Amino acid sequence: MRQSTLIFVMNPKEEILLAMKKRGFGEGKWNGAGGKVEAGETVEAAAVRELREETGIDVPESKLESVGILHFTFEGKPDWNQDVNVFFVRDYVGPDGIETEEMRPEWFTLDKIPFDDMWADDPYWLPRVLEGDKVDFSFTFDADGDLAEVVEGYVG
Ligand code: 6OG
Repeated sequence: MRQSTLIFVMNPKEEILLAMKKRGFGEGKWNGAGGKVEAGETVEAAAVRELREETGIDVPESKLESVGILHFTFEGKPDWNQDVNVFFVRDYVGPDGIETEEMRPEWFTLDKIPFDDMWADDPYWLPRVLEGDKVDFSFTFDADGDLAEVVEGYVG
């Protein structure tokens, strides 16, 4: 299964950095930064690289906190199937994200997370992670692109 990463940065004011995806997969949606793990790369190295490439924010791997795994099946687009390794970077202090070709980052307070303009799975797991849980979910999107099945896995 293809491995990818998804990184959410939080600042000491408890705001979360989301980025508007400007092109490609997930275009028009707010999401964390992230993308494919390349051959020969660790998941953590990929997370640091994607965050830097997409938002200009550079953090050391030691700042990454693994908060869960999401398994996605797209019945109409098997090429998109992926396991997404989710990380939080807490208490980030440093330059704000910059707009890149791929993403436009913006800070949101936790009561203003724009779930209506995010992936349909996000309301299932992101609030749980924000409460401090680790998550393991499997999501199936049907051929019309609608979220059809949600299965919560065990987190030890
Ligand atoms: P590229 O393949 O464009 O990276 N991703 C998802 N994120 C959320 N919140 N929900 C989903 O539900 C997602 N499916 C994929 C993983 C794709 C980026 O999008 C994330 C990567 O960060 C379907 O390089």
